[in-house]
Amino acid sequence: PARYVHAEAEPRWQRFWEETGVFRAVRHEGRPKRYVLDMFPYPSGAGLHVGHPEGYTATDIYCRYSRMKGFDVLHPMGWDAFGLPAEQYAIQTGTHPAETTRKNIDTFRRQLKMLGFSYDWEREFGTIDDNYVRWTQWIFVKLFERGLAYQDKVLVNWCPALGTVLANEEVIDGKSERGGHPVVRTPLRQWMLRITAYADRLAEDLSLVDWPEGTVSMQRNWVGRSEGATISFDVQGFEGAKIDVFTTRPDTLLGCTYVVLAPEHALVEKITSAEKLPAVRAYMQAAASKSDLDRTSEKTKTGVPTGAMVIHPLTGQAVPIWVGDYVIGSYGTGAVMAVPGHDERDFAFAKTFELPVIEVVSPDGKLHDSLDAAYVDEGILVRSGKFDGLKSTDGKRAIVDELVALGKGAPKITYKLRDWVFSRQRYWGEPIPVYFPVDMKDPAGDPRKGDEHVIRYDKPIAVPENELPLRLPNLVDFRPGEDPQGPLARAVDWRFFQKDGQWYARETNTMPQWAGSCWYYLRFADPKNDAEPWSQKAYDDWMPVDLYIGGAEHGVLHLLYARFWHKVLFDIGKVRHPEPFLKLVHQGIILGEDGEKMSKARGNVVNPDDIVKGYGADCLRLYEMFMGPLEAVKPWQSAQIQGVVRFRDRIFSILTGRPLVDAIDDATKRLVHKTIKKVTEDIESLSFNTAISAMMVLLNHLGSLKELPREAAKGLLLCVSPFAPHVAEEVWRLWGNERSIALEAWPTFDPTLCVDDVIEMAVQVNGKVRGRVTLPVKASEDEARNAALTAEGVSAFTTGKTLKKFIYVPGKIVNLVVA
Ligand code: ANZ
Repeated sequence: PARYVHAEAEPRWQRFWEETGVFRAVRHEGRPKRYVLDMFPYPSGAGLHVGHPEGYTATDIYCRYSRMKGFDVLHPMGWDAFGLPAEQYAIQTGTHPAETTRKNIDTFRRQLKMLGFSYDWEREFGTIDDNYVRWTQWIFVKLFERGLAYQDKVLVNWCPALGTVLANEEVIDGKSERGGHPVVRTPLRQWMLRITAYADRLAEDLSLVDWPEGTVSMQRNWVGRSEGATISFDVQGFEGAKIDVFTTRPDTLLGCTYVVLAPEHALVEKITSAEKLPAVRAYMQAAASKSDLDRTSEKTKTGVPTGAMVIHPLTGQAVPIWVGDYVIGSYGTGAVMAVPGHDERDFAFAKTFELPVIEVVSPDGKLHDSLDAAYVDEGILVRSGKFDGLKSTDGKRAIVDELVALGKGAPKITYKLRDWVFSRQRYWGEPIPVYFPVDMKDPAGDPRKGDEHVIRYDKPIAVPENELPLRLPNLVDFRPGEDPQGPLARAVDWRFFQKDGQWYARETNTMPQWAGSCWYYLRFADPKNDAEPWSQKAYDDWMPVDLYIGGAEHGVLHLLYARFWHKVLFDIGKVRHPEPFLKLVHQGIILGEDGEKMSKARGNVVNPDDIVKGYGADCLRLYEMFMGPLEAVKPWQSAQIQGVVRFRDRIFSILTGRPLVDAIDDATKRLVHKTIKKVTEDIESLSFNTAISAMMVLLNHLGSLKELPREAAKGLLLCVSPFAPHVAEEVWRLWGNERSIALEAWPTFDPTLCVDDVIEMAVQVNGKVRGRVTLPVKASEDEARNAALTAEGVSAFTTGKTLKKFIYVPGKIVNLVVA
């Protein structure tokens, strides 16, 4: 009999698919579509790791199955190709990032092709391609024109010794992680994207998508919508000075015994008494080196009194003002009304500094003399004058109404979400397509020669659409420079240009790596379009994305940023759906054999190349799908690969080694239909491991037969084909077929053949037979009761009566006792 040699057969089928173009995405009139998207990889120098094929195999099975079900399928692949590692490698070796990136892309492409994924490779592109950068910049210009891209001074971590801006994670205790050089927080001009303008929709529209619950709530928390009020407190003795606080609990206003300003609050220096000023200044300085996270997570709350007082807007009493770093400058108004009776932080603070604690919300409306801890839940207002007796919800409304009438407050919604710092002082990213006029001190001067000039950053001009893309200059030295404006500031011939006698300077900041992944899913619908980012027809053909699979690590930022851009594009009429990704699934991480995260340092990395070489692509695909549920975290277990190798080899030997016959016995027929049903439903729900188990059971059964019923063999092979497409094609060809098995229709099943063995039983009501039910032999008591109660003829004897007892002996007795 023929032998199956994966090393020979797999590349042969891959060539066949490519040459015949079976996986090209084409829309057909009247057919349903499915757009199935993988999170495209960053082509790192390490090549593919076994985590990639997990999600990619899952989508591939789903796509191959969907095509056989009659869907037009878009299943594209590309490269998220800007990014820091290529730039760092360039700094070390002097190799241009474009060169290393292109090489890495070639490796990734080869590896993905070797796994037999059914991508439409004609749609491939990288985010670094001129024709992609052009439209990424075009979208930036749209943001700019709508006021959604603006410049602001932002505190950044500037390391003078390294001559670079560092990310928060790169700074440890005020020193650079690399080299231990001092880092200062300094304001730097940055491009910002006004994502906060979309905060509400970004939270709200999560109700439109079918995403993992955890991801939805992470996104909600990230947006962090809080409903409450701002309340104004006049500062005693300072005409016109007032402190606005944001609170979610206006119902507790009568329990406010002091007010706390964040150390960076603009009023601190102004209102602090001369006597307290030295201590306050020292405190402000200490707070400046702490991160917001440290400040909010510290157990003991610290603070200093300012010596100043505010007037309580309802009682007119004087209340002290403190400075405390548990109040964050950038949230709300940077000031809080402290209610120690009902807020844990305020309670801790009040205990430390012996400030009064007043109960104003009581769980039962009764008064309690002292509180052992803050009572943070809602309740009934007490000690609140005319508001006494109101429930918290009503109290909130009543107190805010009162404040509004007094001109001392207003309802307010606040978000945790901050605008997106969108510029990087780096080389390897999309240039931000903006330039600025340059004022020359000497009109005949030349800024490229260093003649004195001022760049008018206050007058940004977008690069005209017909001049896009704005390409990166070809640098030799990629290091971030002493100039915080980034390495592009050194490319003076690129940076400065003259038009009509006026000098201009290009923006030297580049976009962050996130930019490219914000809209790649749209470009896949129309990747070759030279006239626009995508055509409306292409959009209507394929969008929205029906299934998106990728790592949970992208659950917040990438998905939030992409949704933000999508909503902007929605507002300018370029897309028609409020949300881009209908269904989202995160594949679980694959750990090393040792149960630890795979990493070079641990030496536990499994290389897909080795697995494919040793066992074949089909086996890598089958193994990764058989390891466990797609979304579970699972350790790699080499010993278990043998199991799927045997399965693959037996598919070949059993299905090609025995005569095919038309006759089929009842047991085989039932098993085939049950298997098709199970595999169909499991693919729809992405439960690939259980689908494989079901196919193994059917294969074992066929292995016990001398002759194979054609219907059974064909049903199994069609089911196998999305999972192990190479061996499936091989068997299909040996059966005498010319066309790819991928073009066959998905097998159907007869539901009546799929029910478990059933038995017909009489239903007795109070001992008399009143009807009959057909039940699976193993039906549970619940199933039996439901079936009995709804059986024809039975209800006449049970309606209006109560079921006193139900007697069920599987396969024997169904007896209802009613009265
Ligand atoms: C008085 C109060 C009484 C509060 C009470 C809570 C309970 P979220 O839900 O996170 O929006 N707050 C306001 N601005 C703050 C800032 N810049 N830094 C630290 N805390 C701040 O929380 C809103 C609540 O957090 C506000 O409501 C305020 O404390 C505090 F029984 O005001 B609350």
